[in-house]
Amino acid sequence: MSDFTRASALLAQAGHIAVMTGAGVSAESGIPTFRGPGGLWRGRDPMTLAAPEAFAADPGLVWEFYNWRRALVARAVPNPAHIALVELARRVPRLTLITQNVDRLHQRAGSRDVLELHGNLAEVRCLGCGATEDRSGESLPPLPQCGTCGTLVRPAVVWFGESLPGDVWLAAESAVRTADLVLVVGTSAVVYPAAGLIATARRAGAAVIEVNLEPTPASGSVAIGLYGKAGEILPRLVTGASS
Ligand code: BJW
Ligand code: ZN
Repeated sequence: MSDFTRASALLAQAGHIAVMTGAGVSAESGIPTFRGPGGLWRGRDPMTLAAPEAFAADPGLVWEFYNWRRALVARAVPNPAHIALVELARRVPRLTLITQNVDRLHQRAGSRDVLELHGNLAEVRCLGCGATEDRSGESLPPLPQCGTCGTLVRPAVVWFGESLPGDVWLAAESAVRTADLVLVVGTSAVVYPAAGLIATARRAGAAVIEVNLEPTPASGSVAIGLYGKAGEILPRLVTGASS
């Protein structure tokens, strides 16, 4: 039996599937990944900008990077990988979608109750009063201010060295502990604590399937690795799971 057929069978039998996605799931929508080819912004490693120290040193530069990404995401549309996960949720008794992505393309495809581990680009958070505001659908000025108190705001994302939103993290951990199958899609599996969910799932007895262009540090510990584009593999996998 091929890996693909085994993966389809596991999907068809599962009562609770947890899916964890990374930047690779949005790559076919034209959103650059963080690592690997096309990851640089104006010759800079985006990881040097996704840090509180970078924002403290030069908020204008960091906002320029995030405003560029907000515009890119606003123009992008969900791809067949996002859509296949909506369809999968319809076909299985229970599905929890956990994403490291901040682009909200899963929600725009129709996924509900998405657990956003690293926040999102739609909202901003005030550095003064702490208020969070949804500023999607508008083009922000170079140094955007809080609608309530006028202080500088920051993107409502999780940067290196910052804690993940506690309630979201607890829900994600609980999902991978109780799922019988965990599908890991388009993540390099190097950023913690998100990457640690794969080991947590394994320890709890879930079968883990990885979908990626190439093997990752997690590949040695997964039950099945399917290597290719998520936008091609996921639709076939979801259709195969019910045939
Ligand atoms: C395709 C494809 C296609 C392409 N089809 N596939 C334990 C060990 C070591 C370090 C740490 C640790 N615990 C914590 C740390 C520190 C740090 C960390 O992990 N560092 C490592 C990098 C070394 N973690 C943190 O700081 C986290 N906070 C934390 O732990 O708080 C507690 C703490 C505080 C202080 C000290 C210690 C602990 C926070 C992490 C926040 C990550 N934030 C970012 C930016 C978000 C905002 C923004 O978007 O700007 O999140 S970084 C960036 O990486 C982003 C992503 O969500 C995240 C993961 O990237 P992802 O999604 O995996 O993308 P890529 O580009 O890496 O990979 C894409 C993959 O897709 C590739 O594999 C391709 O092959 C594949 N692909 N096209 C299928 N078509
Ligand atoms: Zn404020």
